[in-house]
Amino acid sequence: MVDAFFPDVTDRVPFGGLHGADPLAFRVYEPDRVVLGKRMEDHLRIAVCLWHSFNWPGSDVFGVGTFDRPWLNPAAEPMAAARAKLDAAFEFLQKLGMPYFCFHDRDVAPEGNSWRETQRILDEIIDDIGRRMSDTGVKLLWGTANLFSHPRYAAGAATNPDPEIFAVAAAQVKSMLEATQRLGGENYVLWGGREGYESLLNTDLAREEQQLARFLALVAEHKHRIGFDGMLLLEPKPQEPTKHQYDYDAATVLGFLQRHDLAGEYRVNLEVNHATLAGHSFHHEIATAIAGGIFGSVDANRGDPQNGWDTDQFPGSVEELSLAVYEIVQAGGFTSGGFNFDTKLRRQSMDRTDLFHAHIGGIDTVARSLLVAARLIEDGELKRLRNERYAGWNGELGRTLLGETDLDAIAERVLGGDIDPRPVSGRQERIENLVNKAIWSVDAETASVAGARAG
Ligand code: XUL
Ligand code: CO
Repeated sequence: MVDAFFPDVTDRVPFGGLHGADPLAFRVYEPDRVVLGKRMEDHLRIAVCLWHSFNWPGSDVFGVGTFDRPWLNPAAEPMAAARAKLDAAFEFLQKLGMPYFCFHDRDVAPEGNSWRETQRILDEIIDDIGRRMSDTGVKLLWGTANLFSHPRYAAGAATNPDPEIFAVAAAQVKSMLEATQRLGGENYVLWGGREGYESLLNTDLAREEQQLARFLALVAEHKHRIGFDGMLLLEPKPQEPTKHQYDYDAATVLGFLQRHDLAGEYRVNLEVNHATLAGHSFHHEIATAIAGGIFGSVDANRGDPQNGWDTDQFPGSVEELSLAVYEIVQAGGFTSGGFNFDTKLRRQSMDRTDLFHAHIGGIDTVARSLLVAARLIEDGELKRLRNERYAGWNGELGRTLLGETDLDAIAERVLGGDIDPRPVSGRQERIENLVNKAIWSVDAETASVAGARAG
C-alpha cells in the first residue's frame, strides 16, 4: 500500500484480540466473524465520514485549526488540494478496512465562481471518486448536500424566506442526488442544518413547514424520475446551529411526514448525540423509528454528559449502544443503512494517526455492542419477558377490546364481575440485570475466545 499520508500504519489494521499489544489493531471487530448467522461487517455496514475526518482542520469558535492535515493547506491550488484530500481519505479507508464512506458535495468539491462552474468542478471530482472506488472496492453508504455552510443558507435552505435560495438549494440537491446515484450510493441523506429558527419574531412557522414539505416532495419525485433506488433519509436534530430545528427528533419527523403524505418516501438517519440533545436516549430514538416504520440508518458518535452541545465524540459506551443495536438486529437489521462514523477528534488530537486510534476504538465499541445484542437475542429471555407482559392481549378479552366492541359492552362486562385485574410487577430491575449479564458474559468471552483467536 502507498504510505503517502499515514506512514504510521503500514498495512491494513489487523485484528489483535483483547490482549494484543498493538494499539493500532482491533480488539473485537472481525469483519468475517459470524454473529447470528451473518458476518459482522454485513451486520454493521460501517462508514467513515469525510467531513469531520478529512475536511475539518480542528478549528472551534475560539481558535483556528490544530490538525496536521497537509491537504487542507489554504495556500494550495484548490483542485490539487481536493485530490490530495481524496488520496488521504481513500488511503485511510483502505488501511482501516471499512466497506463504506459518506460525504457532502462541499467536503470534496469547492464552489466555483458561478453555478455552472460549481457543477463542472463537482462532476470532475465525482469521476475522480468513482475511479478510486473501483480501484479500492470501497462503496458509498450515502451522499448529501451541504445546505448550511454558505452564507446564503444563514436563514435556512428549503425554509428560507427567499424563494431564490429555495431554488438554489433544490438545484444543489438535484445534482448531489444524481452524483450519489452515479457512484452507486446506497442512500441519500437530508440533514436540515438550518431548517429552523433563531427567533419567532421574524419567523412564519406555518409557511416554513409548507416550504419544507414541498422541497422534500420535489426531491422524492426526482428520485423516482431518475430511478435512484436507495432510501431517502432525514436526520433529526433538535437544535445547533439553530435555536430550534424542525426535524427535532424521530417522533417529530414521523408526524411531519404523515401530515404531508411523505411517510412512504422518507425514513430517518438517527444520530446518537442528536438524541442526547433532544433529551432522549439513543435507544428511545431507535425504538421510536422502528415502531413508526421509518428506521433507516445510524450516525454513530456520542455526546459528553457535561456539555449541552454536539460534541460528536467517538462511541465509547457499550451500555449506550447495545440496546440500540439490539432493537435494530431484532427488527431484522439494516437494509441499505449502516453505521456512519459522524465523529470528531478532540481538538488536541492533532496527529494524523489519532484518526486511526479513534476509529479503531469506536468500531470496537460498536462491534462489542453487536455481540451483546446477539447474546440477548440468543438468550431470548428479554423478549420472552416482554411478550409475557402483554400476554393478556392475545386472549379473548384482549382481542375483543381491539376488535368489535363499544364502551357500553365493556362496562357491562366489568359490572358482570368477570373482570378483576391484579397489578403485576414490571420486573424492571430483573430485566436490567439480564442486560448487564449479557454485557459481562460477552466481556468474559471476548477475553478468552478473541484472545485465543489472535494467538
Ligand atoms: C450535523 C450532522 C451532519 C449530518 C450530515 O450535526 O450530523 O453532519 O450527518 O449533513
Ligand atoms: Co450526522
